[in-house]
Amino acid sequence: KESWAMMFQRQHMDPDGPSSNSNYCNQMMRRQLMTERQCKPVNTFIHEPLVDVQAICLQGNIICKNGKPNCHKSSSSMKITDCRVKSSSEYPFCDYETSHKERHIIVVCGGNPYVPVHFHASV
Ligand code: DGP
Ligand code: DGP
Repeated sequence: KESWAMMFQRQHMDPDGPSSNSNYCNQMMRRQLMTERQCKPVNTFIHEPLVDVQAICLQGNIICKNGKPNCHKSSSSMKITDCRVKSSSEYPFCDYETSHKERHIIVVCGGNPYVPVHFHASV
């Protein structure tokens, strides 16, 4: 079974990306299995080494939007790609807008080892 940590890597890690094309989200959302049962509406990919993303769990501890204490904000800004489904998109033909950004990211960490399990936001 896929662990939360594995699921985070599948949904959010693309350290060698992005391939510079406007179809990035359409290709990646499909390849990483986020268009199987519905078009996942919003998803962020992170273009930084896995170790640097795992290290966020040791950085700035903050309260999550749901009141839980295990959110962490990256101390540096990171290269990310924001994927959002277009309003004209119709499942199973998931059509996304691709925007490349540099932002601080907030992840939820959990487990032992304490690693990212959920993408919370970028700021
Ligand atoms: P807005 O930008 O206002 O449409 O809000 C989008 C929300 O989605 C914001 O709370 C951040 C969140 N978000 C961004 N990327 C991801 C992601 O990969 N997973 C989840 N669960 N939420 C995300
Ligand atoms: P994402 O939020 O995009 O990283 O991906 C998602 C899934 O993981 C989503 O179904 C929520 C779930 N998930 C795993 N761990 C947590 C957690 O600690 N809090 C929340 N809200 N969702 C989690």
